[in-house]
Amino acid sequence: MACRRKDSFLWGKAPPKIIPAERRQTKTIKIHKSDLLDDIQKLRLEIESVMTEIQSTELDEQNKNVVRNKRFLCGKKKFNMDPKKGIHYLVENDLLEWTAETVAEFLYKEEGLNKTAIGNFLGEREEMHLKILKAFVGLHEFSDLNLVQALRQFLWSFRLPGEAQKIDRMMEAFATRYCDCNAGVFQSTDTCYILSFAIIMLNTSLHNPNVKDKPSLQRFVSMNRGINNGKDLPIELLTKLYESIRNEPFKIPEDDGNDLTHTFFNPDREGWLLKMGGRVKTWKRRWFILTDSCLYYFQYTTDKDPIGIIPLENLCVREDTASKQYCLELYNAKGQKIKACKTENKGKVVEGKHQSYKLSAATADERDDWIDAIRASITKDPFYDLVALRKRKIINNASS
Ligand code: 4IP
Repeated sequence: MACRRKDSFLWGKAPPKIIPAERRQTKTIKIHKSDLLDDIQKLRLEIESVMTEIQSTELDEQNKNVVRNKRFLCGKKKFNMDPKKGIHYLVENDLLEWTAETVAEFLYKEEGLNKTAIGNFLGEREEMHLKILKAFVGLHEFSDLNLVQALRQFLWSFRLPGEAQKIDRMMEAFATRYCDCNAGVFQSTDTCYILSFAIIMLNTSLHNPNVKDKPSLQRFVSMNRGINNGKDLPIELLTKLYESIRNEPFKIPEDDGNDLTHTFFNPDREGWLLKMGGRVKTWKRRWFILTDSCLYYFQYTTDKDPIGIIPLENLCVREDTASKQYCLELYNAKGQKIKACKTENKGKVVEGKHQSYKLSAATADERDDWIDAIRASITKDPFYDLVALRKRKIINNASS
């Protein structure tokens, strides 16, 4: 149309007149266009602001996650240094729910947790810890596993703490779970408990190079006589367990030696005792320290060097009622003189001259505690007391 108008103008014709109605219309269109452009501009600005908001929310979310992950890592580090504090921190920061199941799952599945810390946390005595221990053991599936296989799995999931009572609680929980998963294998949880310790000790004896006297299958079998509520366990079962341990030792997490005696429980005791002289039978008050299967005695608690050292290897201990009140005696079963050493006045180290050592405690309880601790050290069985208790229980139950 415009082209035709132009053509007519070029050919000398007058351009068509724009009538007022058309002018008004054009004006209205122009206003409308400008309004539309305004609206578009407004929308653009609005979109921009919404986009910025979305981006900043995403960024916030990302930041929140970064902070959360950092806190979680921090909680794990705290846990490894002090398990109770670590868990408290995680719970306080809403990173862990304070229920037995959730905490147990965290201990069981979370990577990067120190297994010694897990063991210490699980072994605590408080109500909630007992529940967590139960839930933790419940996460292990022991169905159709023999006792050695189950122990391998269990002992890999944390490191047994050093304290006897903690070990007791954990092994009790283990035995209960094993019996739940394998009904009918043992007559009672106590049987499972005792056999578990026997297996752990067998592992130490067979695989620790310091233990020269390696128990045979026959000895293992006879050690476990009558533990099934007064009856013997099937020989095939004991043979299978013995061979499994002999062929492959337990794998202990973060184990720095290979010595389970040290890894699990190192019985230590110290205190005042009266000691009778070797040749001159006078009683002397001495400070005794029991560690690493040796008894050391000192004149004062602060002395750095002991007066004497008595290695407990090949010795026996018993109560002695003849010499003095609350007395115990260390003796050699073959009647030989005890191999020990002592420092003489001039500082010279000489061989001890005792046929037996007689030591007197202040009370009957102290004497019994010393006997137990020395016996545990002599037998190299850190679980002696725990297991002795269960065995007595089984014998009592069987006879009643
Ligand atoms: C001493 O008696 C002390 O009892 C010594 O104990 C003892 O050595 C001596 O035995 C005994 O003769 P007197 O002090 O009355 O002389 P300690 O060393 O603790 O002072 P033991 O061997 O028990 O350390 P002999 O056998 O070493 O003489």
